[in-house]
Amino acid sequence: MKKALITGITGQDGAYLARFLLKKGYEVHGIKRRSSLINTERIDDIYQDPHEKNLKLYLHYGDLADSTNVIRIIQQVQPDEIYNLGAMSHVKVSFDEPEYSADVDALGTLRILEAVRILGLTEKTKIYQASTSELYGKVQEIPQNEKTPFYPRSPYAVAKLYAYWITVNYREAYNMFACNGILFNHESPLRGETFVTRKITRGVARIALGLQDKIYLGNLDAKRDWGHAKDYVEAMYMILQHHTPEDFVIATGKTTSVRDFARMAFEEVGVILEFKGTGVDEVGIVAESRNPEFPIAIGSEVVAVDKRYFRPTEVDLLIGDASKAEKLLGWKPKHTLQDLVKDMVQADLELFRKDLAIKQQGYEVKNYYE
Ligand code: NDP
Ligand code: GDR
Repeated sequence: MKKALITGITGQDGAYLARFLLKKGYEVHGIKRRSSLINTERIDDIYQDPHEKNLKLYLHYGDLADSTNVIRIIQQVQPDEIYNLGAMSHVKVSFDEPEYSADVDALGTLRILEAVRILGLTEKTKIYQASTSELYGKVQEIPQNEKTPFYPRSPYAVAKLYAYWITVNYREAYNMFACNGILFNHESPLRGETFVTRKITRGVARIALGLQDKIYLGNLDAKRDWGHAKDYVEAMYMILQHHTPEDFVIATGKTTSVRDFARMAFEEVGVILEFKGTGVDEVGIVAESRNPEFPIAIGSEVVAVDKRYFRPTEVDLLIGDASKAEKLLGWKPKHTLQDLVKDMVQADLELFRKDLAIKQQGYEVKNYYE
């Protein structure tokens, strides 16, 4: 039985990848951070109590900022494959926490590679590094492929640039099976709530159910190549099964603006949006409301711009060319953007219908602090 170690197992991709590998018959080990509140919500349904027999999923406390702990876990698990997904992954937040982002996203990767080397596992353990389309940053070429020059535009992307190159360097220096998956944006109902797609689909669901009036967004002109996380974790696995260690771009090849993503998400609840104004004065107004289940008043302003969500340096346009992955791995996305939007909006409607039911039943959350 193969053993996989996933850093970042409690995140969006970690949760999907863990499920995927368990289905493939792997023994899966995950590193979770200690936090004051339980942070395993995304993997609760696959969680196995350590007292159960025939355990297939093991969680270890750990942190990529702590090399002794990284070495100890890798020594204990002796994994066949490591998927290094753990990261401070929010681009905007990395401007507020640049040093921490560098420590975890850049040096964290070094700690994993070095642990494998120190422990003499270079021939046994394959390593997947979660690289990102943010490496391309300021547009140099359209679409972006494995040969496109990098121009990172945030502390996050600069840290990930180090992680990219240290992975290449360990592959070349020590003959390690270490690969970069240069993944373009991928989303799902499990996406963190502060990334733009999930912020929009949550907002749409709450507005449709009468729980919220408006969504405040930043740069509506930014364009991203958005895919479905389910398809992308399969690509991670395929990259490590390839006969040689190589780096791959994973993307859909289509790009969409934040404004159009918002349009599509509102259409899912029968609302046709019209955008008026420019820059920080732009607003999204309900032009038509076609679903009687969600009676949102025509003329209501449901999207507005707040400049606090603008970034000091922005990545304007990402569109990936995944033809290498298609040719060598046989990977192609199965979900369209339409599928993704539907999946996310429907999941958020389900989530917030529960809140609405609680509110309608007159239950109030007790305030324990007074
Ligand atoms: P998430 O933010 O959902 O998950 C990040 C994970 O990393 C969480 O499990 C988090 O733990 C963990 N983590 C954060 N800091 C540390 C630390 N110091 N030590 C150990 N673990 C830590 O990200 P995604 O699942 O979306 O992304 C997975 C990886 O892929 C990330 O490295 C991201 O940068 C990269 N990536 C993501 C893309 C995307 O579009 N989603 C595209 C390209 C790359 P906790 O739950 O406790 O916060
Ligand atoms: P990104 O994702 O920065 O591409 O990084 P995010 O969803 O945060 O932003 C995408 C684009 O939307 C614009 N935007 C907003 N973004 C957020 N978060 N909130 C807003 O209100 C908002 N309004 C507009 C942003 O300016 C940006 O242009 C994600 C992360 O998962 C990274 O870890 C990963 O490496 C890359 O995708 C690929």
